[in-house]
Amino acid sequence: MSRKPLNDGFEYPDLEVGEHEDVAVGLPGIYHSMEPAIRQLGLTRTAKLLTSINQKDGFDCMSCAWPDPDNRKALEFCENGAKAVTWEATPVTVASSFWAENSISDLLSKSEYWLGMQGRLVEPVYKAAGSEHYVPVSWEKAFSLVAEKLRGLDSPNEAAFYTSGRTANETAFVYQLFVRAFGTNNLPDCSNMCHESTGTALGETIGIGKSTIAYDDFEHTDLVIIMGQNPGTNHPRMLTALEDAKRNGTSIVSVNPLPEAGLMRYKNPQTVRGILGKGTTLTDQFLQIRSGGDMALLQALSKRVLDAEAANPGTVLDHEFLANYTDGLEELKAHLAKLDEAEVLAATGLDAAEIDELASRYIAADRVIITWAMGLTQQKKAVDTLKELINLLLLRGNIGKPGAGASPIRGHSNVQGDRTMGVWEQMSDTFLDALEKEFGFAPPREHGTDALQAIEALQRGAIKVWVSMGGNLVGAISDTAAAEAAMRGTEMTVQVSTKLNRSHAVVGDEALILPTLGRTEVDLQATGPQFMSVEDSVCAVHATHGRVPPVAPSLLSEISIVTRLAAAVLGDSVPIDWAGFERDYDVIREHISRVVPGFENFNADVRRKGGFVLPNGPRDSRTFATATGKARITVNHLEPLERPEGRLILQTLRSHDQFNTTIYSLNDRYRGIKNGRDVIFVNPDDLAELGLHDGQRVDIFSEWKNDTDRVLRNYRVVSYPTAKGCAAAYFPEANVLIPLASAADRSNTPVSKAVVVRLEPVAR
Ligand SMILES: Nc1nc2c(c(=O)[nH]1)N[C@H]1C(S)=C(S)[C@@H](COP(=O)(O)OP(=O)(O)OC[C@H]3O[C@@H](n4cnc5c(=O)[nH]c(N)nc54)[C@H](O)[C@@H]3O)O[C@H]1N2
Ligand SMILES: Nc1nc2c(c(=O)[nH]1)N[C@H]1C(S)=C(S)[C@@H](COP(=O)(O)OP(=O)(O)OC[C@H]3O[C@@H](n4cnc5c(=O)[nH]c(N)nc54)[C@H](O)[C@@H]3O)O[C@H]1N2
Ligand SMILES: [Mo]
Repeated sequence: MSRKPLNDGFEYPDLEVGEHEDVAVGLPGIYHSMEPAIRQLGLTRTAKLLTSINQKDGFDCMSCAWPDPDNRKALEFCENGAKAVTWEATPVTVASSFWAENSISDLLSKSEYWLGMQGRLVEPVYKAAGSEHYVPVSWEKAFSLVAEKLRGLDSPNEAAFYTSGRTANETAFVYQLFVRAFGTNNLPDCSNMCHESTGTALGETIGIGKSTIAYDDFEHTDLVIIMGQNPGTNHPRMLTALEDAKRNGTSIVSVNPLPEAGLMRYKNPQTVRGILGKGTTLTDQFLQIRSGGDMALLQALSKRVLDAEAANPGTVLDHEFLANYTDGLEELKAHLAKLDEAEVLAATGLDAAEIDELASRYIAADRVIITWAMGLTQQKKAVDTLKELINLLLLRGNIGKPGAGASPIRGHSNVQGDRTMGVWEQMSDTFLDALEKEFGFAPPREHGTDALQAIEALQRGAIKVWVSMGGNLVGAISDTAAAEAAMRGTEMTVQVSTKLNRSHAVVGDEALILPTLGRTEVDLQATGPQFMSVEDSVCAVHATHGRVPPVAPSLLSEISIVTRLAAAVLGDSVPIDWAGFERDYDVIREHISRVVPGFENFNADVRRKGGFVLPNGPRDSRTFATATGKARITVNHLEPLERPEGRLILQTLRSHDQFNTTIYSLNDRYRGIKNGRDVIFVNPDDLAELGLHDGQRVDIFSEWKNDTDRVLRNYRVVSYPTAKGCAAAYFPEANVLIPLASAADRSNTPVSKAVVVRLEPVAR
């Protein structure tokens, strides 16, 4: 039997599984980051690109939303940033003949890896109803096809407009303006699958869904707790900040089911010591928590803090802060008094002594930062978990003082900025009022659909036209089979993209691909070269300038595409000068400065080297824009995740060589995997209990209520030191296992980190 999951005509070498590593970067990192670039791009283009990444006059790296230090190094990028940049800036392009040679079903049989390897998209293509092929068309034809379709809908709500988080602020603003002027709030985005739970929890408790720290706070903190995040792969430059903090005496605690490389030890490639030495041991305490156990852990920590205060009144809580800036303390005390320690230990899989140790570290530290990512947000109880995280910080006044705070680490490089600019299906009336005043039309007020609701609307036939500003929705969202069937039911799909992906093969009756400039490329308009801006994880906004010539002259910028589409669809129905936006992006920024708070002097501020930091009530002045005007300590009911007998809790995560649905290579160096992705990591004790062994091939069945089981076939078992009862496999492949209905309470984010699975050996 062939073990290859990839049926795309490439000859793949056999899967190899070796030892996992506990140390990140160092010399191999430097080598791995430079080699592909030089091979593909040649030395000159490589040098130009790599020395521009994250520099004040260069472009913002698109690989994550980690902030830039003020005193930047000559090379301010990581191995994975170099991969993202070279993936985009490749000179390889998709030839015109490709479309006749490859039908939609040919594309469907290819892997994401193969699709990405075909190179950059350079001309608009159109698939007519009933046809099996895309054909190249002119830009004019492409815009008129979309305009005709959108204008023919019975209601603007029959269209949805998705956004992936690479879109710059200026594009995001113009895009949502077009969508609202067209008449709908159907603006689902990748954030719905990512940090939505963060936005919901922080909005309710501290009045703003964003980080409360500044970059410098890492220099002044006593303790950083990293929960549900793998920075060695997904935010590698964070390791440099942690190493610096460590040298200043900061302790670091990691809470994770996996002992991730980099969190354990780190070799900084920017220093001689990092290249030659053994690296820095980063983590002082590692809590190997069970999937979904964080809410129980956070409650247990708060309870220990309250108990310590009761034992020594006046010495543990920050009474002045609690009295002046918060409400809800007494309710929390009453609630946690009843916390069942046995339930906590079962849910977390930790020893009481480990929780005691972390509680002591927390109480001993004057200034604490907690960072988190997908391990906390993509859980059924994600919102409540994050509200508990805020409770813990509030008890000792760890919000709104230097060196302390809540810090969600964002994914896509401008996902936070896109939200600030209005890409959200439920923007506030204040924002919509400002839009109405500035542009003289009445934006719709009824909330639109998020990503999961949009798939359900597609299933019902309520959404007929799907437009994507970047991304790969059917690859990224849960329940691949259901999502793909829903997307195929549309009348038209339109995707603005840089490279091919699965979503281009899963289309409606009619389909268009509109190729666009990437962030690395010079964006030349009538008034000269334009720049854009982005907002990072700590609310700093700065410019990003394309530095290399576009890979083809036929490409349009995202702004050109949106403005020309808007003009074609809306004509004179709204008093907006779309062409003026395209000519000069300063005009867009002028409008933003009158609509979005914090951007009042946008054009001037963004031209300052390094940009500017947005105002943030909790961080700047302990001002909380909540229902009561105070930070809210909340009571949340623990409902630990059930693991049925003989089943495992599967999390779906990223390998070291992928960016979301983009697969750079089939390796995952830190976890010891080479030439394959069809692996499931399982704890050796669980393997013994299940009667399975390392190297065995299994089918993975996911069980969901009364539904038919979903299955991922023929995966190789890898014996791996994950927490007991837990397993891990890579997304996007594992998305077939996650039911659409499995979503986080209130934030409606797919529960990508906790799928109940049963493993069945493949018969030989
Ligand atoms: N190179 C690279 N960089 C990226 C991306 C990429 O794909 N590649 N993606 C970008 C995007 S969009 C995002 S959102 C971020 C994602 O960044 P991460 O959130 O770091 O990404 P994941 O691979 O999903 O890793 C989740 C981590 O949470 C842990 N975890 C899982 N379940 C639990 C749990 O129940 N409790 C705890 N405490 N931990 C848990 C996992 O073991 C893993 O270490 O990275 C961004 N940066
Ligand atoms: N099971 C599981 N599913 C998950 C996750 C998980 O952890 N587990 N993570 C979720 C998360 S955190 C996220 S953020 C989503 C990601 O969901 P998406 O953002 O939709 O997916 P990406 O894979 O980042 O999108 C990649 C595509 O974007 C296009 N692209 C790249 N650069 C540009 C550009 O500059 N402009 C334009 N217009 N297009 C561009 C390319 O065509 C590329 O193929 O996936 C989610 N899905
Ligand atoms: Mo993300």
